[in-house]
Amino acid sequence: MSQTKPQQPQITLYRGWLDRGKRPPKGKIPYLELQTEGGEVEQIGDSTLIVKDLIERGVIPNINAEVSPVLQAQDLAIRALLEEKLYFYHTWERWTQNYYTMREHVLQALSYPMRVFIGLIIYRKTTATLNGQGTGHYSGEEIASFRKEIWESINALLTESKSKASRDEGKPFWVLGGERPTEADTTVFGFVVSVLICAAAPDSQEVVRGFPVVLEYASRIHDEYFPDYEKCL
Ligand SMILES: N[C@@H](CCC(=O)N[C@@H](CS)C(=O)NCC(=O)O)C(=O)O
Repeated sequence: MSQTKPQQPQITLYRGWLDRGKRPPKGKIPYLELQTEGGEVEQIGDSTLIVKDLIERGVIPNINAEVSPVLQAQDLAIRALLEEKLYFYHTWERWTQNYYTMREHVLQALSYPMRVFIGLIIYRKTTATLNGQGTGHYSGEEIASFRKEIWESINALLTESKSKASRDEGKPFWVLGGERPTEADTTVFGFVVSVLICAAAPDSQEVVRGFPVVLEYASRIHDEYFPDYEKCL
C-alpha cells in the first residue's frame, strides 16, 4: 500500500526585533508562522516549543530520541545554562554596556527619532527584567567571572569531545561527546555565533575567541550545515 507523505506546512520565521511589534504568541522573537494545507495559519513562539511542534508535525527529526535519559538530563542542563543564565549576561552586556551599538543595529529600519523612542522603551523593559531576574544586581566583575566560568565549562566539554573524535578530521564533534548532535548543540552553536556576530558584545567575543576549540566546533558545524552563510569564525 502506498503512503502519501503529509504535506509540509509553509513556514515563515520571524526573528528581527521589530517583528515583536506584531504581537507574537510569547511576546518574543523568534516565532514561526505556519500555514497548513487547509490554509490555516498558526503562530508558535519560543524556540523550545517551536522545536517540539516541528517534531510532532514530522517537519524535523527528534535528534534526542535515541539519547539515554542521563544524557537527556545533561542536554537539558546545558541548554538551561545558556538560555536561562548566560542569556541574561549577554543581554546585560548588549543593552546596558553597549546600548547605542545595540540600538542602532536592531532598530536600523527605523528613523532616528523612532530609534531613540523605541530604544528607550526597550532599555527600560530590559533593565527591569535584568533586575527582576537578578543579573542587574551583580557588578560588572561578577558578571564577567560568571560568564567566563560558563564558557570554560563549554570549552571543557568540547575539548573532551574533540579529543574522542580526532579520527574524523574536519568533521563536527558534539557537546555531549556522542556520534551525533543533540539539541544542546543547536543551542551552543547558536550562542557562539550570536556572540561572534554581535558588535555590541566585545567582552564576550574576547572570551569566546580565547577558546580555540569552541571556535573550531562552530567552524566545523558551519562548514557542514551552513556553507551558504557568511562565516564569522
Ligand atoms: N527562551 C526564548 C527566549 C526568546 C527571547 O528572550 N528573545 C528575546 C530576543 S533575543 C526577545 O524577544 N526579547 C524581547 C522581550 O523580552 O520583550 C527562546 O529561546 O525563544
